[in-house]
Parts: sequence; structure tokens; C-alpha cells
Amino acid sequence: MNYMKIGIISDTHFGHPRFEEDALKQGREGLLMLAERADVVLHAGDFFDVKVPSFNTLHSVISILTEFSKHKKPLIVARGNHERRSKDLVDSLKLLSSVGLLIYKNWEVVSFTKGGEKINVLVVGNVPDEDARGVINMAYQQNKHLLKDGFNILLIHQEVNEYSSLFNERYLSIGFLKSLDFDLVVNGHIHKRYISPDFIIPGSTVATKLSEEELNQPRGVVLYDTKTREAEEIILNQRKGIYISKRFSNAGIKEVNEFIVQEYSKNKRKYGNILMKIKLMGTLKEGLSPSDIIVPDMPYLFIDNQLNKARIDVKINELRELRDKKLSVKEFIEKKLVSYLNGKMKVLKPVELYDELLEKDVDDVLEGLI
Ligand SMILES: [Mn+2]
Repeated sequence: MNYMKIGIISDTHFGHPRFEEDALKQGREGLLMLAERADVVLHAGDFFDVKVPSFNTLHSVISILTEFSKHKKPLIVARGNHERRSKDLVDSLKLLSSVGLLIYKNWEVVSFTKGGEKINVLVVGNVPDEDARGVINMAYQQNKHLLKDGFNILLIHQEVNEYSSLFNERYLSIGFLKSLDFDLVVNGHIHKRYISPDFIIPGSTVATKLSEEELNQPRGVVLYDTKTREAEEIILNQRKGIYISKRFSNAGIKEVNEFIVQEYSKNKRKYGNILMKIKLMGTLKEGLSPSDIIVPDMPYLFIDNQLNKARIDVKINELRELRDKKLSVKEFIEKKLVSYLNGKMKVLKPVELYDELLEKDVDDVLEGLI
């Protein structure tokens, strides 16, 4: 009996405004690698990053797909949330499918056979996550008769509670997806890779957010064997993502700057091309503010400056408290002064001093104290 190799890729985000070059390079490598090794390639959505890609992006993508097409392997793409446009507008995937560079389906089963093996792919493009159960179930019921013989795959682009940081009881769950009885579910949207014999999220081929999770996971694609139900991860050549967080205590500008430059240079020497995010936390010396840190201009270096955040939060909370209690400014200062002077004055109670200061000349008040 024959079997098939399914290439699985997702979230190439071509045309990403910040990482356009990486998206093209890594997406190209992933697609062409699968074109060579797989019998059929599935793309689980967010092919493009933007709803209306620029001519430059389209030009680059068309050249990638032209190379891909030389391998004569079908490329099936589901719509991601980034491609969703209103019904009467032609979207980027429809455009590419109209010239035969990819197969773009929605609510449809596409079938392929190789030797004695048949695979059926039900494609359901992205819908609002609250509606996903209803929509996918309806698409399944309508197309069930086409899923009788062969290896059945569901290709979607949605949140799934077990793998998402957002929980919503109306979103998809593994239990729901298993109840539909597919041999394999392939999902995009979630940029972190998860692999099991019957559920695969390949993850994105490019980091689109500078989160710790996205930076610390190497990007890749998956090659799935329908016979053994084993999935091979293929890691792409890529800029090394590095996420560092550092806590300072009463630091000066120089100390912070030196840390940034040292970490960047050290990693650049070690890995070559890097994409680095440094989160700065803790406190600066009295009198310095976070905006005093001027970040050195280095390619693919991003700084999340949270210095003095605790101090700033305390101030914000005091102001919030003031607002909540609807204290007047006068009362607020009185409270601050009382808490500051409590136990430090013998002659007057802090509250009396405050009243005197409000009504009399400061010099007269001070004279009275001596
Ligand atoms: Mn995405």
C-alpha cells in the first residue's frame, strides 16, 4: 500500500511590515523544502500579513510560487484572519489561485490520490472564534459524504483553547475537534509549534511579535507521513531570536547602556544574524527617568523599557486612589504630609501645621515653630 507525505506550513506572514525580509526568506525556504519532499503541501493561513499586499510583496511571492510550481505539487491554502476581506472583494489568495499558483478553497473538500492512497482535505477558512464550532460543524456535516474513504484532514486557522493563552468556552477545543473524527487536524493562527499524531500546529515561519515565546522557539515546517502518522520537524535557517530580561537596582545610564551593548555584541558574535529583545526592569538612580535611556541604534535590537515601572505604578496608584476617593488636591496633600511627618514633629500635629501653612505666611509659621 502506498502512503503520502503531507507538507505542513503556516503563518508565513508575507509582507510583514517589520520583518518582511525574514518572512520572505524563511517562508521561501519552508515552501520549497516541502515542495521537494512532500506529495501535497497544506498552508494553514496567514499566508500574507496584510489584507492588501504591496506590489513588491506580491512580486516576491509570485517568484517563490513560480519556483514552487516547478515541483508540480499541489499547494492548498486556507484563509487566515489576516486575509479575510468582505465577500465582494477579491482577496490576495483568490488572486493567486486565479492564475494557478495555489489552490484556495473554503468549505470544500479537495482530494488527492497517489497509488492506492487517497487523502481528503476539508478546508475551512478563518471565522470569528466565537462562531468556529458552529461553522466548522456545518462545513463538516455538508461535506461528510466526501470523507468516506481515505485519510481525512481538516485544515483550519483558529484559536484552540488548550493551546491558546486566551480561554473562551465558545472557542474550539481538542474535545470538539476530536468529535469530528478526522485522521488529522492541521491548524494555523497559533505561532508556537505543537505536534501530535492527530493534531498539528506547525507554528509561524517568522517571528511576528517580539514575545519571549515567539523569540525563543526556532521557526519550522512539518513533514507528516500518513502511514506511520509521524511528523518530522524541519527547522529553517533563520535569524536567531533572543529574549533577555534584566533587573537593575538604582542603576545609572552608563550601566544600562553597557549592558545592552555587551549582550548584543556577545550574541551577535556567537550567532551572526540575531533578533534580540531586551526587557529592562528594576530601578534607576534617584532623579533619572526611563526616558533618559537612549537605546543604541543596532539592527534588530528592540528594547522594552520598564525601568522605574514599580515607582511609576505607585504614583499612578496614588492618583487612582485620589480619583476613586474623589479627594480634593488639598486633602490629598494633607494626607501625604501627615503620613510623611507622622511621629517626626512634637510642637504641632502635622494636620495643624498644614492648616497653618494654608492660611499664614510660611516664614511666620516657621517662626512659630522655633
Ligand atoms: Mn498569524
